[in-house]
Amino acid sequence: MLQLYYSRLSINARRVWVTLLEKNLEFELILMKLNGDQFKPEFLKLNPFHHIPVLVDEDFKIFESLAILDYLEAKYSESSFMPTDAKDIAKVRTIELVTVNELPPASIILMKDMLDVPVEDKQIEKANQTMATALQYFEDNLDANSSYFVGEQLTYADIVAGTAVSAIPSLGISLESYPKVSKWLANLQQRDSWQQTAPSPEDIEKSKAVMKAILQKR
Ligand SMILES: N[C@@H](CCC(=O)N[C@@H](CS)C(=O)NCC(=O)O)C(=O)O
Repeated sequence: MLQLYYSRLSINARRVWVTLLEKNLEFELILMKLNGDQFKPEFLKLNPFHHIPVLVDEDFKIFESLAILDYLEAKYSESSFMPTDAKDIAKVRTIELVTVNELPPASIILMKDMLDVPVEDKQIEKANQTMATALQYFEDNLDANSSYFVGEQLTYADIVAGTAVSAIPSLGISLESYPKVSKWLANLQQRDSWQQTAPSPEDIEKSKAVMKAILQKR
């Protein structure tokens, strides 16, 4: 059976978890405590860079969440989340890459500030600007009359950006100025896969100390 190494608060793991659920696959969840489990020798054999998510399929191990999504898409193509039209593929890929390249560095700065890890005002300003640019980019790519980025078809753009944007309000950024993003997120949050994978307020509270320790080292 497929095994997913994850933690409740990991956005990188959540996009894989949502995909496994959306594809109706059987899998086992292996919970990692990120205050040390990721440095254990047995885990470093799965990912020498000590990050989750990792997906194990029998004797095949994959890390890097977007590579895992590619694997799941190619192997379990009956329910597909990648469109076939050239422009739609480019749109999905761009949104995925904007999410994984632009949002994490800005989120780290804002999270540091929230958890009282010292950070310069200039960095906070830049992080807020990056978030605003990304949210406006998502807003401009959504259609007020469609549920998702590519019409009514759920794609990896929704799964990848949606799991990341869900966490943005907890960084103190309101989505109010982005009505299409707010409506799109509300649509996603109605899906079972979203509800099953959403971290509870207790999960968020419990993870703060671990998160602070990780951020102090960055
Ligand atoms: N580019 C990687 C990023 C993975 C990543 O940063 N994972 C974090 C959790 S969200 C992690 O494992 N942090 C613990 C560590 O690096 O020691 C991916 O998309 O899978």
